[in-house]
Amino acid sequence: MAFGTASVRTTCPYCGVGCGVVATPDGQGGLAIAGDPAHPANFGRLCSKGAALGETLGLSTRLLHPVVDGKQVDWATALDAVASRLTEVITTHGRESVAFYLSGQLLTEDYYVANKLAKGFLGTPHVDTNSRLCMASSVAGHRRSFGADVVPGCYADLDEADLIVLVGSNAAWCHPVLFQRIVAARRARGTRLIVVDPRRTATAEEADRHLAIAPGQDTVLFAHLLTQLADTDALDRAFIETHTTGFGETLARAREIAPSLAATATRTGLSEAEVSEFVGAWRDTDKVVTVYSQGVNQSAQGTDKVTSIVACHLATGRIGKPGTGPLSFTGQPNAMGGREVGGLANMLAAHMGFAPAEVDRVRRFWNAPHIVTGEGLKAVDLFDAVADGRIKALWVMGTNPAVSLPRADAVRTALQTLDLLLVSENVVSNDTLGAGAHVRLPAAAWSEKDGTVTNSERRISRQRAVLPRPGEAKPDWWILSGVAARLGYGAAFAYTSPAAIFREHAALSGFENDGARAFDISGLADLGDEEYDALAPIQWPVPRGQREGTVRLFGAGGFVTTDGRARFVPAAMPTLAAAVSPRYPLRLNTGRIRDQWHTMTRTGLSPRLGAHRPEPFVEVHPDDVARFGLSDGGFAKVETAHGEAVLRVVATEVVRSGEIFAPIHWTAETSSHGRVGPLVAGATDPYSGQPEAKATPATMTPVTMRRAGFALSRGPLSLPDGLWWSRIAVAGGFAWSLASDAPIEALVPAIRALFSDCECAELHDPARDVIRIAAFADARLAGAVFIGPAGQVPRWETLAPMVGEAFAPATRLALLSGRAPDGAAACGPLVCACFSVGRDAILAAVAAGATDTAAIGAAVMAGTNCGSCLPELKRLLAEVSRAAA
Ligand SMILES: Nc1nc2c(c(=O)[nH]1)N[C@H]1C(S)=C(S)[C@@H](COP(=O)(O)OP(=O)(O)OC[C@H]3O[C@@H](n4cnc5c(=O)[nH]c(N)nc54)[C@H](O)[C@@H]3O)O[C@H]1N2
Ligand SMILES: Nc1nc2c(c(=O)[nH]1)N[C@H]1C(S)=C(S)[C@@H](COP(=O)(O)OP(=O)(O)OC[C@H]3O[C@@H](n4cnc5c(=O)[nH]c(N)nc54)[C@H](O)[C@@H]3O)O[C@H]1N2
Ligand code: SF4
Ligand SMILES: [Mo]
Repeated sequence: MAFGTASVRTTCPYCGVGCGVVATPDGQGGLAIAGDPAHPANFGRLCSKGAALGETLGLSTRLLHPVVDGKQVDWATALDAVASRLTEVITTHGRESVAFYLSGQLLTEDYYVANKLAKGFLGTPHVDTNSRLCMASSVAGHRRSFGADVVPGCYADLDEADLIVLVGSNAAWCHPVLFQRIVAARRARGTRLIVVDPRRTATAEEADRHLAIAPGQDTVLFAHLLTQLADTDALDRAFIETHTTGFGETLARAREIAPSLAATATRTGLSEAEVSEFVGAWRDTDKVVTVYSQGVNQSAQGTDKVTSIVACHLATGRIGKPGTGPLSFTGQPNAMGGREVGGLANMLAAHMGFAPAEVDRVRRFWNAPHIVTGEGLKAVDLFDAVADGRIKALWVMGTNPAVSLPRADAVRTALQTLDLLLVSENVVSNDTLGAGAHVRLPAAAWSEKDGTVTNSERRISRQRAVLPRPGEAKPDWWILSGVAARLGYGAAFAYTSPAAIFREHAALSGFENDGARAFDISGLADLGDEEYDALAPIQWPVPRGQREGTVRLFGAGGFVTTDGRARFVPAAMPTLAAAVSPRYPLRLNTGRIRDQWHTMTRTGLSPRLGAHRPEPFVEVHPDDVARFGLSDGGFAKVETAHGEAVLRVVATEVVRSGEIFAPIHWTAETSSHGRVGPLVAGATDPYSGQPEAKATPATMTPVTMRRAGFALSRGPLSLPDGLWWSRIAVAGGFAWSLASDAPIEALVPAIRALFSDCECAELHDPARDVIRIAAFADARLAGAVFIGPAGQVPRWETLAPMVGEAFAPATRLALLSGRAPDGAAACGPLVCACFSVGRDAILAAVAAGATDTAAIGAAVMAGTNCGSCLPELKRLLAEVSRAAA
């Protein structure tokens, strides 16, 4: 394939909104990025992460060659090694000792091939994916309610609704383009917005009402809503009678879960007035969309939460009609595609499970010698099986489980015990590779890979290659097919292109499908290569003979159960998996920040994205700051029964007292003590197996750090033990935030050694506990380390832009003052990532008379592109006016 400089239309590799991107090569390995005005997910908009894609393409962190046992090898050697070692493990320990752990960031074609190889040819059912941590409860809820994993509605419903309820979704930060669509609808037609979230997120701040629900109690709120719909004659009795079963039992159970308004208020932690107002708004609005995300899915009662929400839509017939319906926001770009191919351990393929007829059908279609006949282990159980030795060989593809699984330290340790750890990766090092991967397989990354993804509204879009693959990186499907061929299955894996795989996948979806399976894209099974290349975004189902997609389902019934009726499912009384105790009196909630993606392997390379929240932190209510003896801006050791982290304390009323929140993004690569995965208990939902990640009992103790500082460097640094550190990207390199309690003298030799091959200017004052080093290579500033008493160290933002600049010897010492040579001040913490506008510049604009976000935008551009920072601009305006008052 030839690569030119022409623009290519592709899809963003981050969240499940699935925005269309126009990528234009700059001829030097880079890309100019713009939103695709024609893509129906975003109509040209991008959020801060999508807009910064061009900053994440650097090759310095890429895995470029296959590596076996620490040695770089060619592909033939690597694939031979994988095949022979897998064979050895199977011969010694049986087929079920092999497992695959896949990812919603793989393309559908990659996922299809991995699933086929494992479940049809290697004969192991143990294939699960990080979607287990992400979407499994929505999948289970959809399957229980509708008979299949179908999202009934679409994004256009957000434009047409009169009321939107976001449950456990911080869409302003996690699905920003859809959130901006909601904001636009509010402006255009006054759509009401209610946000149900224990935290007052940026999303909640934009809402008409924020219901700060007690963790895990969503089922109670929606059970109460169901009883009120019934008691005030707001049901659609015809829909219930014609298209559903189980309403009576479900309503009876709802009355037990929410016996009265008072009981509902007590259990949810809301006031009776809040509950009544919510019920009234929901009941009296025909066009209502209820959106849910990880506050719903990632809980030990996640499936019940989903079915309780769905029940209210079924009971009112508010489903599959414009402006109505339950709408699960998917996390990853291809979480939905992975579910379609059967990437979850409890699915076989193409929405088929393990009924004997389904197993036989898939066996015949694949001509599979070792088809599996039952479910495999789900993620949390799968890693337990690694720990106790049942799984001997694991192939990890496109995910970083040593960070993202609950009890992540135990997972990391378990990985080290494997006979065979295969990792297909884009990056040369991450926490999972660091757990001792025997074979490292360099995979093509976004901008190089080619295939399809499915977004939250069932829309299949093409990701297209726009840059050549660097080094020896190969598509995941190619790697898998190469291994399959060496195992003797060449005929079944003779793929030469993603188009060929897609056609097979589409054909399987229609194979002996008499309408019993909603997932049917057999209308696309005969696409020619060029048609596949040109495929416009399309919503499944696309049955044979059809070339148009399907916008909505179930508006007139037609559910995917044997009798075509949806099921009301009685929920269990919600109780949190683990109780708080005197030892662990707090609830640890975990989630995302605006500008980082998961374990930061890509967003961590963008200076713009790093600046918004540069350090791992914990949000603590001011009452708890006092109760636990902490200080705002200081450090806390956060501890659970499973692990600990040391995080910067942010005192804020965003969280309720008794609850704390920490972001998931920091790893051993980007921090010394910032991994929060190890703290999470991960009790699983009984239906979906999805682990709870939002409510682990925890405690905190203050950590005194009398020394603070920073390091800057063009390349990686290995900082000495005894320092707390966290790392972000800055233009031309990295910046580390540093803290320590011990006097720095003991660290001075190790700090000097960081730049042993440079010429250094140094200021060292043991009496004041100060060391400042500026290191030069070829007369350019290569890096710096400043450490001193906390509160007395200059800000790294001043020095960072000078890394890579030339300095004559006479000017070098002046750098150690930490001031820019021209006296320019740093612009403060970044707020607007699109235009790199800092807090200080915004406050200056406000001081100069800007009184709303539009005026700020006019003055300094902040907030005028993607809109992700608008909630923060509003908060700054409110802070200033509070301070003035
Ligand atoms: N910036 C950014 N965006 C992303 C990602 C990212 O890494 N960074 N990742 C993507 C992925 S894979 C996913 S899955 C999505 C996740 O998107 P979201 O689900 O929106 O994000 P989270 O921050 O995980 O959690 C959402 C909210 O659930 C709330 N919550 C916790 N417990 C409860 C509860 O019991 N009830 C209710 N109602 N709410 C609760 C939390 O306080 C939190 O604000 O984001 C996607 N988008
Ligand atoms: N405590 C807590 N834990 C959580 C969550 C939470 O809210 N709280 N959220 C959970 C959720 S919803 C999710 S989705 C997970 C995400 O967690 P992970 O999936 O572990 O995180 P990522 O950083 O996205 O990891 C993706 C890896 O795949 C690599 N990669 C990207 N594209 C490709 C490709 O095409 N091929 C290959 N071979 N590799 C590729 C990247 O370099 C990166 O190392 O975290 C889960 N864990
Ligand atoms: S909302 Fe942002 S991260 Fe999500 S797909 Fe669109 S541009 Fe990418
Ligand atoms: Mo996710």
